[in-house]
Amino acid sequence: MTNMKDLKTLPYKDREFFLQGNATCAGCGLDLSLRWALKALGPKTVIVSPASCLNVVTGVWPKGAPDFPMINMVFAGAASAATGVYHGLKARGIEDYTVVAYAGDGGTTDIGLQALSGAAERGTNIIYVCYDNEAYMNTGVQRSSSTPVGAITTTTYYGKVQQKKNLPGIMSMHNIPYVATASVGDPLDLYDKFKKAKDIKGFKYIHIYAPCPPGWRSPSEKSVEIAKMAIDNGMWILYEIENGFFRLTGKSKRLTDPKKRKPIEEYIKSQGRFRLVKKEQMEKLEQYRELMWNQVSKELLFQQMDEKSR
Ligand SMILES: Cc1ncc(C[n+]2csc(CCOP(=O)(O)OP(=O)(O)O)c2C)c(N)n1
Ligand code: SF4
Ligand SMILES: [Mg+2]
Repeated sequence: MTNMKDLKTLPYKDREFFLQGNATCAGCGLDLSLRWALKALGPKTVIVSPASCLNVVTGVWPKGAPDFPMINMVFAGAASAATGVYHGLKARGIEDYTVVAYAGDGGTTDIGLQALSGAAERGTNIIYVCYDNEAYMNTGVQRSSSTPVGAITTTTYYGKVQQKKNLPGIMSMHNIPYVATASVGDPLDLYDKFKKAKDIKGFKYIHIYAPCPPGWRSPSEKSVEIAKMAIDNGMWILYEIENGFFRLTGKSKRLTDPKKRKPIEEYIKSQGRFRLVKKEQMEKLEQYRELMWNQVSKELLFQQMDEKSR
C-alpha cells in the first residue's frame, strides 16, 4: 500500500482531471470522490458512467468538465459497457489504460446489479466504483436499496422502512481480488485504495460514502464533517479485502470496541432527511451498525483462525 500521509506529496496534486466550475452542487460527495480517485489513477483512465448525477453533470454544456475520456451509458449498463471498453482497448493492443465504471448507488445496488455481478464473476480487469449518496439524486431523491432506515426521500415520505443493502458484503462473496469501502471523509485512505486497485489484475470493487447536500438536506459546507462523523460513530466502516484478506483501515481500525464509537444522535441531527426519525428508527439504525460490525468481527475471527491453522 502506498500509505499516502500528506497532501503535499501527492502525485498530480497540481493537476485536476475533474475540472472546477462543473455542474455538481456545492459540497457534492461525488465530485470530491472522483477528484481524488482520478489523482490516484492518473491520466490513462477511461470512465464509464451510467445514468446518474455524474452522467448529467459531465454532459451539461458548457459546464461539462471531465478532462478524461468518458462514456455515458444506460442506467443498467455500467459494468457491461466497461467490460466492452476494456476488451476493445485490449484488442487494439492498448493495455496501459485503467477502465473504471463510476456509478451511483441506484445504478449499482438496484438496476445495475446483474451486469455488475456478471462482470465480477467473469473477472474482467476493471475497477467498479459505487459512489453512494444513498438515493436516486439526479431524478429528485427517490429511495434506493442503499438508502438507510429512517431517511426521507420523495418515495419514502415518513422515512424508509427497510435497512440499507450491504453491497460491499455481496461483492466480497464474488471472491474477487479486491473489495474496499472508502469515504470522502478520509481522502488519503480513498486515494491509497484506488492506487492499490489500479495495480491489481482482475475485477476490483470500491464503495464510497458520498454525501449529497440537497438530497440529505444538509449544509453544503458540512459534507466532509458528516462523512467524518459517520466514520467516527461506526455507521460507515473503512476496510479492504485483498485476495480474501480482510483489513480495517483508517480510523475504523480503532473502533472494534463498541464503546469507542461515538453516539449516532449528532449524525442523525446533522441531516434533514432524518428529521422524522423516532426512537424506533433510531434503534433500527443502531441495529444496522451492530450488524455491520458483527460481520467485521466474524471476518477478523476467521482470519485469526486461518493464520493459526497455517
Ligand atoms: C431504465 C431507466 N430507468 C430510469 C431512468 C431514470 N434515471 C436516470 S438516473 C436515475 C437515478 C440514478 O440514481 P443513482 O444511481 O443513485 O445516481 P445519483 O443520481 O444518485 O447520482 C434514474 C431513476 C433511466 N435513465 N433509465
Ligand atoms: S444532487 Fe447530490 S450527488 Fe447530485 S450533484 Fe448535487 S450534491 Fe452531487
Ligand atoms: Mg445515488
